[in-house]
Amino acid sequence: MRELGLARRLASGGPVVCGWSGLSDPLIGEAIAAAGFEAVCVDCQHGHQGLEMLKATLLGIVAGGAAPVMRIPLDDVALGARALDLGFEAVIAPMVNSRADAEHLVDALKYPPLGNRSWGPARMMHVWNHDGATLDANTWLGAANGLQLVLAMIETGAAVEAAGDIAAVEGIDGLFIGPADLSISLSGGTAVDPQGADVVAAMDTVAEACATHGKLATGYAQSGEIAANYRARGFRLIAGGTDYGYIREGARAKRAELGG
Ligand code: 3PY
Ligand code: MG
Repeated sequence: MRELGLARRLASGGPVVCGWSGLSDPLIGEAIAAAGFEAVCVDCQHGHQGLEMLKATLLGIVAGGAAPVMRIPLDDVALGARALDLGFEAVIAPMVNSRADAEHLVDALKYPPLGNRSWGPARMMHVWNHDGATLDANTWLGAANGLQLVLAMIETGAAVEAAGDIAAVEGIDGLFIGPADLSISLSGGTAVDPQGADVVAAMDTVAEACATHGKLATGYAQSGEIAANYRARGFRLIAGGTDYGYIREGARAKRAELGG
């Protein structure tokens, strides 16, 4: 039995550092968790996970001691709702560009009165604790909206302009910057520059929108420099890397160590 702890941990300060898994194997999620990441995001937008493997990877992440997070494919709120039913503690949604996009997410992923999420948490109620007690249906109904987070990705110029409107939507728990897509959007498709000055300026806009509306500022960091920029602005969840990259870099280091 486990507590759902991510929302509380983020509310009490953070930052939580989140690994990233797109390869389709539950032991990879477990290994990332065991390496010290406090959360692991299963990337169903650009990764190779289907529903069956998503289930297994959730178990691997939890076994490794981290909080399970999931990025949904573009416009796939149905998979997001199933991920929440399985026990993911947060869903990250790509390309949320307007208040209407944000309301669509909340409608599918939050129970009334915030949204119209459909009831089906059988697994959740049997394997998760809340305040030390096994969940019953009404406890879960009362707690779920606060314990399972919905994070809206800000990764276009339009989204930065609408950041205040998106953060204002009740049921959106936080904004999550995607610096690569954001740099592509801001440059009109001429550059991928996740460390660029205009992305850093967008961090200020997002931080301010989140502070105004009492939401979590969170984001993806392609580098330590980006992570430091988030930290300096009080971002609570910072994700980074990919499992493919972790393996490649580990393999590169090992190859060099062995010489020849
Ligand atoms: C981006 O930087 O665009 C992302 O989506 C990070 O995963
Ligand atoms: Mg992106």
